[in-house]
Amino acid sequence: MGERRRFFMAIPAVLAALVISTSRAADRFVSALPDPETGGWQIEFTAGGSPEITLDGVPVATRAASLDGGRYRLTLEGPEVSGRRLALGTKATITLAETPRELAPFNDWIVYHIMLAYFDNGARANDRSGMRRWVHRNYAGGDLQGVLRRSDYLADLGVNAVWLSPVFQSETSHGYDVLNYYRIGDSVAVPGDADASLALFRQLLTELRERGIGVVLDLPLDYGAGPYDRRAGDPQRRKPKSTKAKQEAEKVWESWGTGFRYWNFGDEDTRKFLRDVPLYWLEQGVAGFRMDYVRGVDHAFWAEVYADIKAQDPTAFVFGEAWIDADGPTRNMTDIASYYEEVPGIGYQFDSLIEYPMQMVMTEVFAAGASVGLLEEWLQATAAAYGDHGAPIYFLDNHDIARFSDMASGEADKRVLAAVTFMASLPGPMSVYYGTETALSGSTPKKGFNDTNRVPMPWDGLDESLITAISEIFRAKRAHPVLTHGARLPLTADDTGLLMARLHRGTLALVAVNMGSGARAFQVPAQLSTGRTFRALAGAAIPQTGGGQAVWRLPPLTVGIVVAD
Ligand SMILES: [Ca+2]
Repeated sequence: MGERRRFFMAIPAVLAALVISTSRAADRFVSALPDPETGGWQIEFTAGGSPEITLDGVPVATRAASLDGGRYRLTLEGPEVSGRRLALGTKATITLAETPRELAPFNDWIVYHIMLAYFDNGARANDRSGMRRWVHRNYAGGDLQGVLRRSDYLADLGVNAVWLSPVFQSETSHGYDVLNYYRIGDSVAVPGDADASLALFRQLLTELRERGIGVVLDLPLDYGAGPYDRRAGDPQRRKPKSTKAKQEAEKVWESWGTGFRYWNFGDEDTRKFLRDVPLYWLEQGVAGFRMDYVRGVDHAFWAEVYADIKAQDPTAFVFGEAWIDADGPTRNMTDIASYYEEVPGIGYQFDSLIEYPMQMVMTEVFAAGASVGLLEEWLQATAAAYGDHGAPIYFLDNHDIARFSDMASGEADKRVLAAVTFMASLPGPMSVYYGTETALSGSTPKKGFNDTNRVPMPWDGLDESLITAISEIFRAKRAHPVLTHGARLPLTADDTGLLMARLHRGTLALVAVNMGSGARAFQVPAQLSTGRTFRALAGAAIPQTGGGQAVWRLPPLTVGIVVAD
């Protein structure tokens, strides 16, 4: 769920676009190239003043020569070349060396996000079972049986995890009003039979695990349903306490008439009651958790939950949703950064946070045609804001915002493929909302909270060629550490195009974006192309060498990825 302010929907799209363009930072890296002669780096950057340049937090001796137009050239050599994170003050950061796997163990995860009610109706008998409150007008009867019979589809797609919308007993079609954290809901399993429902859930875990796919549970811990089952839903008899709605978002949810119960985080027994929940589901075999609406709950609580989960299963993936839906990328970035911080005496709060700032920017660029250069600026800005522990889970759309295809200004198929390819080239895990792989549309194209995206999966009308192309991208991301853990070097970024390099233990990947209206030729620096033979991971074209210079031609509205060992 998100912080829903309905008045935001009246703000025209142009104003929201303005929010992005006016926040562009003057301080950013233009390019970073290895220097074969010295074994060091040749860096170019722009700066409004004279920012402190640091490598892994240590100021570097600057030999920055001023070029024209606020541009500077910096040479790094000697001991400085072994650093990883190069920063311009607090505004921009790039990574010059690969990210150790222990710092980012989930970077190769591709999480398929299923909103159960709309994915696939595998059993008619449970339709609307237990739904006494709000039911979405597109409700399609989807359930765990439906996911189970699509196991092979998910395996063929190439994802390694599915994120299921809340599976617990509830009274709505969205499932976020949890009646009992320990019971699978009637409408998604076997009505009236808790044991059979749990058995079905465990069968799904097994069938997916056999296909290399883990299950991530969507877990709302900050609130339950008003009529929460305090007897069966409190097995340790901790007697959780609740409060009235305090946060602005919670007050908005109240207006929907669903009836939520906001847990009292000032009460130790209540905290323990909530901390027990993910541990129970880990025992059942889930692979991780997507924590719903983490804002407004104290950071120490999330750090406690995280420590519990990691103590029980260090391989579990824990990511959170921190979203201010009425705001643009800047405020969201600042807010999200607070959830990447370590809580003194306890530890980290999450492995990853759902990356709304880049989602907003990628939608502006790939769907709506904003300057491609924004991608580079925001990658540098978010890397600076999130610090070394930052590992954003990138995504294009979800159950609370308009579908990417509906935001696209024509040629949605091409724009979806371009955006997914770019997202897959970034060093971080990614999440793909069900249907995005077939350019599913049907939502109202507007910014902020929007539940019209919840449309049935069109099983009889899939875009097979797009799905095949996207599954190839998924497989490429998971197969190549250079994409998930490599350094990220900016090379070119302007209004219509972008070129960047990824580097990992001698393997080089190049990523090019052409969102212009015609074909575009990117010049690949000789330092990167000389002596290398490229093969395409995405897009058919590879850089062609002639006269010492490599040129890479890309058709319009495409993103290419090539790799060379
Ligand atoms: Ca059903």
